[in-house]
Amino acid sequence: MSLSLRIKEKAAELGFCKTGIVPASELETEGSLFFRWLQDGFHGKMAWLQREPEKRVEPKLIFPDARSVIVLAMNYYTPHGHKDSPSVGKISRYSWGDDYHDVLRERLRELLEWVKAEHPGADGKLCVDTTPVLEKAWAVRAGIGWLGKHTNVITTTHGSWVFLGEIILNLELEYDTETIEDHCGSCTACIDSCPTNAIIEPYVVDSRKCISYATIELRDETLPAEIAANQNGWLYGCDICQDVCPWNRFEKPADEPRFEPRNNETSLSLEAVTDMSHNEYVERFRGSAMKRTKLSGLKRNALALTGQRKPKSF
Ligand code: B12
Repeated sequence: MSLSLRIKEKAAELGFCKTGIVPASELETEGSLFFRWLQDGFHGKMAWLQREPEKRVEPKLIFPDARSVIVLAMNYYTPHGHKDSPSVGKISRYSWGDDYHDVLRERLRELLEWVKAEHPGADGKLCVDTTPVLEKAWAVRAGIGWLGKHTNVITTTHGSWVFLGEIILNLELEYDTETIEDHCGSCTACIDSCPTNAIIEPYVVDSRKCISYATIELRDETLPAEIAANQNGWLYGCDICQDVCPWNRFEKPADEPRFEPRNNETSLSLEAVTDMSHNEYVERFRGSAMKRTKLSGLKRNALALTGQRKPKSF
């Protein structure tokens, strides 16, 4: 059996639901669309996306010996919902469990170690989210799924509830050549349901209008008025465009128990958040992706939901 096939088998054993392998060539077309997106200012205040943008397009700038990109997807769907009450704020599904960066990185490392043992001289670079890589573009190239109109990668088997990760490897492998055709068709459910009209045209999100961006990435003291007025109960992130997607009826419970909601919580009491001390925050969110917005950001989001848009103090 070829090394490519054995890598895929090992990846499945490690809990990845999809693996695709493609040459580590430059992402020319996707790159020009990415540069245009930046030029249009759709990244808002995520200045880190503008730092060395060419790295996101050329894998050899991240790992000079790059020959192949192994793209992996891991299902994170767990069969729970949100409490529907004005006294709580909803947490987006991706951050219910333990921090996916840790979970995926651990599994990617195991996979790379396995490849190194199988093929002495093999080496690679692990990427999950924070590495400057256009992960969705790689996933599309590798046949993991297609880019939905909401700009998340949708798989035919698990919908869009998958995290992405990559190993940039110094070995030539057998490559996947088949991509998955776009199955969005004439559906516009994600575009029509976004309360802040963040999907400004199919396949293009203006982050400045996105509830996820505002509640996770934006560091401003207050949320923009248009977001606060249409927050729809979201305390951290937002899943509306994915919740309404017909492809997410193919959701299946994740094998990874660490994606189950921590403390059985998919929402948090707004009062508990606004009253939270720094120590309690550190204790409660250790190992959670929700740390990204810091306590000040969580309090800001909770206050916006309670109607007090200007926090008294952080
Ligand atoms: C920055 C970022 C964000 C930003 C910007 C979102 C975005 N649309 O990219 C914000 C903060 C808003 C965000 C939110 C979310 N994110 Co985010 N995010 C990232 C990050 C770090 C970089 C993405 C990036 O480079 N964006 C830049 C733009 C240019 O990329 P793009 O939208 O894909 O642009 C392409 C299309 O516009 C396309 N295009 C343009 N015109 C046209 C026309 C046609 C016809 C076509 C087909 C394509 C096309 O070309 C562009 C370049 O390829 C990645 C991790 C990574 N390193 O890649 C995670 C990542 C994309 N995020 C992820 C997740 C889970 C989310 C949220 C669901 C979290 C949440 N629940 O709140 C939301 C989803 C919101 C949404 N609808 O996009 C996952 C997505 C997994 C998946 N199945 O796709 C990723 C891959 C992290 C991971 N490792 O798993 N995120």
